[in-house]
Amino acid sequence: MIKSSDFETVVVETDLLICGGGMAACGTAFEAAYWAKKNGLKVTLVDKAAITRSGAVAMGLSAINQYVGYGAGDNTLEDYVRYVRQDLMGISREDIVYDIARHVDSSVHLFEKWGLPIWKDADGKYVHEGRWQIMINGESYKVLVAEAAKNALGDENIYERVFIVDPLMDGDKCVGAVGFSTRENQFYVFKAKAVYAGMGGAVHVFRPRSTGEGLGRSWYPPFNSGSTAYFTIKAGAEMTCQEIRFIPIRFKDGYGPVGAWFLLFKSRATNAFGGEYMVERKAELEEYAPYGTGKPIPACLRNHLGMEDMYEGKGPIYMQTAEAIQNIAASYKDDPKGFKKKMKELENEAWEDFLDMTISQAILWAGMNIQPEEVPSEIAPCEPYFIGSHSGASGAWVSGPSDIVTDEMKKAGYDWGYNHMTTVKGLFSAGDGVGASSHKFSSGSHAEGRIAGKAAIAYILDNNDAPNVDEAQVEELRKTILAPLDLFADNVSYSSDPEINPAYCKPRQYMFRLQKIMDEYAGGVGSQFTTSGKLLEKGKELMDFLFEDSEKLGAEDLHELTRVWENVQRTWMAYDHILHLEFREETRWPGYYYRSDFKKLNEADWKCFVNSSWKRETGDYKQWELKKVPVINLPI
Ligand code: SFD
Ligand code: AMP
Repeated sequence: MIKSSDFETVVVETDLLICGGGMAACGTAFEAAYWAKKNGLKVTLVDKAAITRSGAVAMGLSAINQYVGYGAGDNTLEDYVRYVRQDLMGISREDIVYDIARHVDSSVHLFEKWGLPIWKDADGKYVHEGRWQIMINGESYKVLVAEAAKNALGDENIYERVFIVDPLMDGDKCVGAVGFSTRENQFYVFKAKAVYAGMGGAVHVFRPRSTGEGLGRSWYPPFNSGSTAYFTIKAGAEMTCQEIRFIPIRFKDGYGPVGAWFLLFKSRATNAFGGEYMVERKAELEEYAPYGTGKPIPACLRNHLGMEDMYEGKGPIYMQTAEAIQNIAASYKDDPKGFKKKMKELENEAWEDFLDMTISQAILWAGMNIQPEEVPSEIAPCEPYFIGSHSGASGAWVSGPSDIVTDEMKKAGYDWGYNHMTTVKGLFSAGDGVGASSHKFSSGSHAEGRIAGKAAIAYILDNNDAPNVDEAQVEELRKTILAPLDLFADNVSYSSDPEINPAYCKPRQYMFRLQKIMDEYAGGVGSQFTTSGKLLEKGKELMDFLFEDSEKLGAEDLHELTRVWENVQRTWMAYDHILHLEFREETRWPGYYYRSDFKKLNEADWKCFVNSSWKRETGDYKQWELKKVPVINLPI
């Protein structure tokens, strides 16, 4: 049995500390290393996993979802801003979206230079899945991107399998982070002049569809547990759009992506009676004008129409894969040899779409004897995820690009100097960690990480003082973070089953409780994504008990210690989500969630961001400030 006294403390001093090793963090590392080298600064990266296979892209991807084609004149930056504005029902930080859009293509070109195979047509042009999406052979995508970050930083500056828990603070300044090794009995103290928090989004805050034998299966990576949100919240940073969870439609149970089917294969989704909800229910979208009547139809509204069919008893919903494949192959009908070849090619592409990024879906198809060219497949909305990079928008409120931010935006609090710095001095973020700037995906997250990395080095050059770290704070954090090990070791012998004990609660049981509360009171799958003021009030009451019990979490080993802190981090994300759901008295994103007591979109009162800040000085998880912040469009 391990006890806290078995741990050595390892202190690492650096200039820029990068927490996380995902797509955005690899961008940060790549860019920051360049500027750091010029200025004699040190950059250190720490990841809970091994960066070649960590985060959302661990399994690979089959498409790059943000490519603007700006240089080639395919699209303008303004086009992209309008697209994101439309998809998020009017709520987006257009300064940030514009900034990412103008840099994203260069990240994609770097990926290609590093060896990523991007599909090309006969004229040598990228093959598009949709207007903004390009096709890749991406099973080793993360390996390539991580290698570039590693080469830039040097292996000696990378710490893998170290789980970051809390920020280190010097008053209102972030001066480092603490965590522990997931393999050895080591408590880590990183002291830094600036810190980048890029530890992904939050999965398994809500009860997943996959329970029992399928437990752990989710669309987004289950090992991203809200570490970024927790870190920024605990540092006292202002958060935005924490109500905008993402509910992706996915192939049911295996969570395979649908984008390639809808956009590349031009597939239709129908109900069980063959009706096409996107056509039959089109008129219902008028209620959500101007977004419902604009183009493209926002992801939440596409969900909404399918859900309406389900709730009317017309489910299951099917992706008509066979029809789509037959339609494409039909153009070769007069040439039997060509037809056969095309069918084979399409069949391969269909399987590869999953094998590149969601292998479990391919296994499920094989296990259920599904031939996509012969039968349709069921699709369904997933449980809610918190991710700022796809079509959700939760995350930190960060300073925008000074050359894009308008005077009006500046007045409203969009810019305080260093691009992508949170409202906490010296604390930067990107990717899933930054809110209100959706549709950056893998490529945009990398580009955004580069933006943050460059600004973080500029911040260090302007504030080049050694971090002032209070050792009492470090000692207190060490005590708190390792406490679950002692609680378990000291009490395990009092009961005959180590899983059941009056003195502690295991992280697995605790997680089920969190997920039950969120599912039933905050609009999870089991509640048909519906909640209300009163349900949220009750949910908060139950969260009080959960917070109380979080201090009684016990851990048998390092693995469970990781699970303990993952679940504490999820709890903070959950609480902030509840506060945001409660504050916004309207239903702006039907298909993501419904307020049954405020069923309508209310442009007059709620076309605004909702921002929250935890009152760090109180130390009390219940003390927050919530406010409205104006949405200001770029003049385009
Ligand atoms: O089809 C700690 N994404 C897609 N993007 C695309 O461009 N194309 C696609 O095809 C995409 N699709 C897709 C995608 C994701 C997933 C899971 C699937 C399919 C199945 C989205 C992108 O992947 C996503 O936008 C970016 O990866 C976001 O980047 P970032 O850096 O914000 O998050 P990350 O890559 O998950 O990295 C997180 C890192 O943090 C580490 N970490 N480290 C230390 N301490 C802790 N406590 C930590 N907690 C986490 C992680 O290990 C990781 O390194 S499709 O569906 O749209
Ligand atoms: P997905 O596989 O659902 O993650 O989608 C991949 C990309 O395609 C993302 O950019 C989505 O926004 C986009 N997308 C997926 N389905 C549709 C659709 N029916 N209409 C328009 N865009 C879509």
